[in-house]
Amino acid sequence: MDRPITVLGVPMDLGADRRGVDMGPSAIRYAGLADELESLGFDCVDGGDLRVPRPEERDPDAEEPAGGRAKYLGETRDVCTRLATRVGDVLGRGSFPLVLGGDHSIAIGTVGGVARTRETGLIWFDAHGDFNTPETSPSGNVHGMPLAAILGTGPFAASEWATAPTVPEENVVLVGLRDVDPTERPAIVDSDVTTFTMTDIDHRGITDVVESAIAVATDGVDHLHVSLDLDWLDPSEAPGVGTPVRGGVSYREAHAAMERVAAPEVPLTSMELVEVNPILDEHNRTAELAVEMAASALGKRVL
Ligand code: HAR
Ligand code: MN
Ligand code: MN
Ligand code: MN
Repeated sequence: MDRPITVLGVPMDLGADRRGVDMGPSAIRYAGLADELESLGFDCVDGGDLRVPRPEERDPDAEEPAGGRAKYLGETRDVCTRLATRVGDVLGRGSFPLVLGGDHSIAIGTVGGVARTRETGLIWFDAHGDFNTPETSPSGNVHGMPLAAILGTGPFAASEWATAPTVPEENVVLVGLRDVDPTERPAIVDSDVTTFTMTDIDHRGITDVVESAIAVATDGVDHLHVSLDLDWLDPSEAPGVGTPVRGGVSYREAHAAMERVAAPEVPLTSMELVEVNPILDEHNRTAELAVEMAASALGKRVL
């Protein structure tokens, strides 16, 4: 890739129950992101952090959805609207947006920005389905809802967050699932998204699964967005995440997957790294891993 990269930080933790992911952008930068991208030959511009309110200054239920619960809904809408504009501007300048979270609710903004101008496939590397709605969510945490919001599932159909038709459900793939709420399960099963659980990775191997995921996500579209939730990896490798789930992909599997994404025929045009929680981390190793994931996805090779 010869495009310049623009880094956007989103110090957002309103979508999660545990504080700390708001420090993710700082931790990933501290782990050497810019130097790593420059060493790969990219011209890397840091677009700074978006302004995000602190949970202490707000009432989580100031705005209530029609049914159920979605905490900090108004604040999340505001941040995601501004993020979508920034991402759209970056793409409009011919640059590659690399968005640093923050909790996964920010994907509503990132993908919203990408979807403004182009049809895009989406690969969602995550332990979780992120397919809840305010009605099905067991927690009211919006970081468990972004994929449903992007796809306009259930009560999200009428919301401004629904990106259809520019992110066709048929071009959305979840990889690494192992923690799905019983309440969100029907929506995943009834949708046209493709899912690869950890069981699929056990049976088929990571390379085969990721090749299938890329084929589905890019079928008939010219662009691919990768949304990488660091809890996709096993907590033994990525302890610094808010909602760790045992049984995730290994360090080698994660690199192998990102290296497939970097293949020249894959039209990767945007990426985000989310859910890094430095408070829960061990010596910033999860943030360092996030940098490694970005480097592998952007073409880093041994030789
Ligand atoms: N499914 C649970 C909920 O809706 C937990 C969501 C999880 N956290 C994430 N998302 N990191 O991937 O509350
Ligand atoms: Mn997630
Ligand atoms: Mn997750
Ligand atoms: Mn459909």
